[in-house]
Amino acid sequence: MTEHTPNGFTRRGFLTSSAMAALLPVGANASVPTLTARLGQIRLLPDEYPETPIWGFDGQVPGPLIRLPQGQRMTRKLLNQLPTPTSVHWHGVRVPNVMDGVPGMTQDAVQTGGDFTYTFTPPDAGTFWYHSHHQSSEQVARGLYGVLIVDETEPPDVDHDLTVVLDDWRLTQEGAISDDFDRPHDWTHAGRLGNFIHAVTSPQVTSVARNARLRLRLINVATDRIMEISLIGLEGKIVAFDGMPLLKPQKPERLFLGPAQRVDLIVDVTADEGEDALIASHERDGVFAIAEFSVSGSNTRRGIIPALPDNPHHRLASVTDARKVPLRMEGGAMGGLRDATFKGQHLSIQEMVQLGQAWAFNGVVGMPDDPLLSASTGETLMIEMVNDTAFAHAMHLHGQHFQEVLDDGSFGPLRDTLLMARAETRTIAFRADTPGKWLLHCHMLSHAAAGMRTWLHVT
Ligand SMILES: [Cu+2]
Repeated sequence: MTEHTPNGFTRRGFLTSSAMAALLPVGANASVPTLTARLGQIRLLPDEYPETPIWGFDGQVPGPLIRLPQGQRMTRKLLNQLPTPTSVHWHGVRVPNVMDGVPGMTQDAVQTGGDFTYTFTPPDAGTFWYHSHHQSSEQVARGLYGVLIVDETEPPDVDHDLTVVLDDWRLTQEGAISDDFDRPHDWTHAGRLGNFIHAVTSPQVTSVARNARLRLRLINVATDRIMEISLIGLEGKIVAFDGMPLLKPQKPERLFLGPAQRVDLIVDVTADEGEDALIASHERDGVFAIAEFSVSGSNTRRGIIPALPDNPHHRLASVTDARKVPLRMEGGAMGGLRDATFKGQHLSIQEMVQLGQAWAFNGVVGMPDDPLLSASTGETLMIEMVNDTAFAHAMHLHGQHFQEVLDDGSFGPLRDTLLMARAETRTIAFRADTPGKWLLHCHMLSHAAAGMRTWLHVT
């Protein structure tokens, strides 16, 4: 009689496949590090509250830090132990298209019990992050993200290299993540905003010397909230946006981070001994410390803050030959959009809201069959983005960074996500460098889920 194991293999089949696995060359599969998407519990709130059930990579939030030297290959085998499919997008990293982690476009979603091996060599050093790109408005809100740092060959001379991951949680009184991921009021307005802004600083440093030099890598992983950050007792310069060095470090004025944006700063501790140096977040009801360092001891003052070594990413020299493509952003509450096309059908805004959709690019809601543009590798493109809505948006291009074309004709810093205020028109430009299908979408993930998505085809 043939016995059946619970998963449906016959015992004979099971033994055969085990025997075959044993015959594989040693090391063929054994040494691939894994990243397991699974359920977990973390302590977010004070001890009198329960722990918070989360979805996290390796059961943690943030997921495990992935850190490697520039030029080294990154390989992680994603194992999905969640009750739903998932994927990983390597935000801001110039990866081959098949490694971009976009289900339905660059890969199939990884099913429960399934796996997918991501492998690529990041060309650029800097502060990046990884996150689920499947039902991301829910999965990122549940905790499926982590930090990816690519170290410069010659990193700047600092006393502490600190990563500050900023998130915005919507928690219930029991400390659980509120599971209201589909409230029309959220996705037609500023997105799903939380009630608990929380920063995780790592490594954990509680005390610093006066004049100590800190590198701060701020990452906004919130699905929808724009963070405003200020520094108290810390003075220095912004040295990179979205992982890419500034040729000339700049003074931080008001520091806003849209969802997915990163800022690297190098700062010196200017607070006196016995005082605290703070990273603070500006919220509606006040200014709150999200990271605190007590100052004890004193170092010798260092000199000027140098620029980071530059990355090999292409920078624009001119856009005179660039092809111009318009992108009109419409919809949302108070947006005046009356009708648009969704999955090939012309619908009224009321019909779209019933389908969970509210935002359009060039009159099309959701992912269009045809790309916003098709380009040849090497072609320079300009996208004029008109925000004809009553809300801010954080526009993210996959696959490479872009530069903003400023009013005086100069180019802004390399970025992968541009925060646009309501009613603004901003133009970005880039040379299409890598073949593939690349998304362009709002990184307010509720807005993306409700229609703000399009794509570029580079051949
Ligand atoms: Cu948006």
